Amino acid sequence: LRETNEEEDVHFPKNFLFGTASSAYQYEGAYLSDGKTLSNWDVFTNITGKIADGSHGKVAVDHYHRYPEDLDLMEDLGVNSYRFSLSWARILPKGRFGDMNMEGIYHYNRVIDAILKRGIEPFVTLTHYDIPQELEYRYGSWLNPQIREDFEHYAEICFRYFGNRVKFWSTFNEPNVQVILGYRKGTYPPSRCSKTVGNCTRGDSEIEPLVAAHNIIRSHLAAVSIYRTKYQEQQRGKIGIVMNAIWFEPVSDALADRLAAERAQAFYLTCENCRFLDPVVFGRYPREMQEIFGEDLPQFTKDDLKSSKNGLDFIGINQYTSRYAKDCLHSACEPGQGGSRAEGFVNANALKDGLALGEPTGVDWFNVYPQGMEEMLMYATERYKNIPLYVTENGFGENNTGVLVNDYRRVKYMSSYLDALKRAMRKGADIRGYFTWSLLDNFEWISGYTIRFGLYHVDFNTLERTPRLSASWYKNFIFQHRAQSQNDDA
Ligand code: GBH
Repeated sequence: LRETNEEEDVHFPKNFLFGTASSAYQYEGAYLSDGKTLSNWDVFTNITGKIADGSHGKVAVDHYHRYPEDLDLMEDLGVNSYRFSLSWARILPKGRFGDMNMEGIYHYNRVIDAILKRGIEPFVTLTHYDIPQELEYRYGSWLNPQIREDFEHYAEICFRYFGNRVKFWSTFNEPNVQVILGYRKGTYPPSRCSKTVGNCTRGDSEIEPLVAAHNIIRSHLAAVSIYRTKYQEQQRGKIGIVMNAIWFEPVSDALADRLAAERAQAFYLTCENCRFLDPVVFGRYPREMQEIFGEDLPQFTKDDLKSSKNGLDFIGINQYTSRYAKDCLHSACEPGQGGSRAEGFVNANALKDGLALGEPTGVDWFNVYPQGMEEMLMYATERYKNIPLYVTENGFGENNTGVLVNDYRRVKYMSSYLDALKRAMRKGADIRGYFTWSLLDNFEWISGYTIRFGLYHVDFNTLERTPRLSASWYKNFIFQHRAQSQNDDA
């Protein structure tokens, strides 16, 4: 790592990816078009009470039909990459228990060609939370080791059909969030948790997250291994995984709280991060996890370990927010708070107890704390030995009552986080791209349409897109940095 020189301005390299990010369920709509069947999110949003405004992604922002128009907006912004995800249920409506749906393949062929035609590089996620519901019905999806065969089959089809044009693959989006919310808190499908944690009683919130995570890791490794052995040499792409990455600061200077923050970083988020990243990068779970979970921690097979050597070409970091961590091993804490049985910290939520780290936004799960971006990128750089990093998501959400076009708070947010990203680059982090969430307002999972992240406002009745201030700001930012890197070349 380099010595920091505060004065020196780092320029983004010429091939740095600037983009916007999206996901299939949040954008596409067309939920039963052209041979697609139900995904787990189609089924989940149908259950009363799951989504804040009772909405769903049946139409979403109709990106399935309006992608040419949306790609024109991206071209106008001057982005050189677009991060999006494929809908597994469009390509394999019944998983490996049925045929491939050629209509789905043709659709994404058209999308990818349209992206490339505009000089934009596709950055493709295989699964962004949504899976064919068939796999849930049949065998309980991520809790069953069988899912690895399904994922492998699906991934190979994607490499085979799209890999001649797609050079960036990520296997999963935020499996840490998927596992915590799906199997610990129970607020995402398949709604499993124990009653000590949430208000559902269907699972074992201590063990099931470990099992689901293990099956995700093995699925990731299987996909990477296929890509490496059969496709990568010819197609020359890169494959990685995307993690949600909250940064933790101790709530006080007390040693106990400082240790709690370290544990939180290593366990809760990063745990979920290391839980995923350590095995993929180093071929084993973090030692602390082995000590704590003992026999309950699933084991890798010899084959897994073989394919896990360097099981990543890059790490994708979704960085929005930071939180305080407070000791819970030596102080009294409310039951159900904090990580899991041995973690011993409370992840003090910003608005509760007046413990805001950074500036509150009105959206309860995040605050503005740009320094967390720098810290997180340095943490990943150090822990994972300078592996290439992409900031695969960062963006500013406002409640529905938020502004139509004059989103100066989003501009301020993006500009301060991009400054923090540059500080990490200056310190030597190998950061190769930045994707803002998101081009458009869209279906914000359990918040439905009540939180808006778009550089473009979407009228959810007419589906009309209207640029906000942040769209012209981002366009200008990209333009200036392009000009700078061209000067560097001259
Ligand atoms: C990302 O998740 C997702 O990848 C993306 O699809 C999403 O649209 C975007 O962020 C904006 O939210 O149970 O209190 O944590 C970011 C992490 C985790 C934030 C789940 C919202 C739900 C409320 N997300 N969280 S809470």
